[in-house]
Amino acid sequence: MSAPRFAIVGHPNKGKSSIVATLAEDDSVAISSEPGTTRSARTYPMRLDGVVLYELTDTPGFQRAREVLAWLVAHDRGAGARTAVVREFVEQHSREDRFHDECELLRPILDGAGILYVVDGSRPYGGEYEPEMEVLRWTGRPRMALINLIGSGDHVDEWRAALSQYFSIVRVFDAMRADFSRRIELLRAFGALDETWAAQLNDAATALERDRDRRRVRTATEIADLLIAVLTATESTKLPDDGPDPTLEEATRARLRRTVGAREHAARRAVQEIYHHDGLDANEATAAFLDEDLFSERSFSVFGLSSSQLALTGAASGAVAGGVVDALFGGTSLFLGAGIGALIGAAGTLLGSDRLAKVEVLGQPLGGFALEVGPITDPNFPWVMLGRALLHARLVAERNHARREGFVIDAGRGEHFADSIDASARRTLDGLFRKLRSDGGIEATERTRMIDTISSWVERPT
Ligand SMILES: Nc1nc2c(ncn2[C@@H]2O[C@H](COP(=O)(O)OP(=O)(O)OP(=O)(O)O)[C@@H](O)[C@H]2O)c(=O)[nH]1
Ligand SMILES: [Mg+2]
Repeated sequence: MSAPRFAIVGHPNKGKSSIVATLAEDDSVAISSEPGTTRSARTYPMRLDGVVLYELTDTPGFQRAREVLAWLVAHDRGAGARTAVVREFVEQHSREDRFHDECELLRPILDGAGILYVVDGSRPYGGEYEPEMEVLRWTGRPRMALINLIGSGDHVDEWRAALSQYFSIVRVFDAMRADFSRRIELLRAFGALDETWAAQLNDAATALERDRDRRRVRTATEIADLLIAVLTATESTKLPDDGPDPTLEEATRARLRRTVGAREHAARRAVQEIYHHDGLDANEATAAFLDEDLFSERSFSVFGLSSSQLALTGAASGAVAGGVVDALFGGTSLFLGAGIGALIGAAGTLLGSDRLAKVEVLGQPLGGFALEVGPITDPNFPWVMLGRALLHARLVAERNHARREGFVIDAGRGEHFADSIDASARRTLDGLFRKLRSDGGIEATERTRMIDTISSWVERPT
C-alpha cells in the first residue's frame, strides 16, 4: 500500500511551503516572503528508517479560482461526476499559462492526495477564498483546513466559522512554532478523516513518537561521549634536549583547546543530524552564546555552575580549584631548577586566561621528556560543556524546519544554565566527571548512567 500523501494548497504566500517543511522535516523547501515562490508541485517524503511514512506535496497558490469554478459549474453533470469534471478541467487547461498554477495544485489531488488547505488567521476572512474552497470541494477528496498565523492579528474565529462550511476538520497550526506533539496530533486527526489511511497514519504517528524517544537517547549519548572525550583529552609535545621552552607549552595548550573545540563541534553536527538539521551551520548564525569561546569567562558564567552551586555540589572539593600543576620527573632531574620554575610560572595562563588544565613533564620510554597538557581539571569545565551541549540540543530539537533565521535566545535563559539541574543528578554526574578526570575513563555501566541522566534533560526545559 502506498504511503498517504497530502497536497498543501491555498492562496499564495500563506505558509504552505512552511507547513511542508515542518511536516516533512526538510529545510530545503523554498520559503520566502515573496508571493509566488512555489511555481510547481513538488513532493517531499517523510522517511523513517528508510520507510516513507507519508508524503507532502507543496503546490503553487490559487491564482484564478473564480474562473476555474465558473468553468466547473458550466460543465456540471451532477454531484456524482464532479471529480471527473475537475479532471477534465486539468486535462483541457494543462498547457495554458493562465491556469498553470491551478493545474499544478489540482493534479496531485486528482492523483489521490488528501487536501490540507492553508489560510492565514492573522488576516481577516474574505469572500475571495470561497471559490478556492468550492473548487477543492468539487474534487471530493478528504480535506482539512489549517489556520496558520503569520502576523499578529487574530481572526481565527471568523475563519473557523467560514472554513467549517467546507472542511470537517479545522485546526490552528502555526507553521513556524508548531512543536512535535502538534504534528503528531495533525497526523492522527487526518487519519480520523480518511479511513483508508487511518491505520497507516496512526502507525506513522506511533513510529514518530518512538523515534522521538530514540533521538533523545542518541542525543544524550552524543553529549555523554563528548564529555568523556573532553574530560580525558590530553596533548603532549616532545621536549627538546637542551631545556624547557615556554612557547612549547603555550602551543601544546592551544592544541588541547583546538582538540576540545573540534570535538564539541563534531558533537553539535551529530546532534543536528539526529534532528534532520544538518544544514543549520551552513546557512544560519547560531546563537551568540553558543558561539562564545568555550574557555572564555563569559562562557563559564553563562553555562557553568555558579560558585554557590559549585560548592553545594561538592564539585570544587575534589579538585584544586583554579588548576593543578603536577611536575613529574622520570628518574633524572634534567629540568630541575630553572626548568620547573619556568613551567610552573607558565601554568598561570593555562588554557586561555584561566588555570584550567594539568601540566606534566613525563619521562619517555625511549628516553627524553615530553610535556603533557591535560586533562582539563577545572571543576566547572564539564558543567560548561554540558550546559552548552544541552542548550544547543534543545534549540535544535525544538526548531521547526520552517524557521530560517538564526537561533534566538534571551540572556536570562542562559545565565548559569547548569544551576537548574537538580541536586541528585548533579551529584551523580559530578562523581562521574571526577572519575573521568582522575582515572582517564569510566565503566560501560557508568557511561549508561550518564546517558540516562542526560537524556532526561534533552528536549525539556531545565
Ligand atoms: N511569523 C510567521 N511567519 C510565517 C509563518 N508561516 C509562514 N510565514 C512566512 O510567510 C512567508 C510565506 O511563507 P511560504 O511558506 O513561502 O508561503 P507559501 O504559501 O508557500 O507561498 P507561495 O509559495 O509564494 O504561494 C514567509 O516569509 C514565511 O516565513 C508563521 O507561522 N509565522
Ligand atoms: Mg510556497
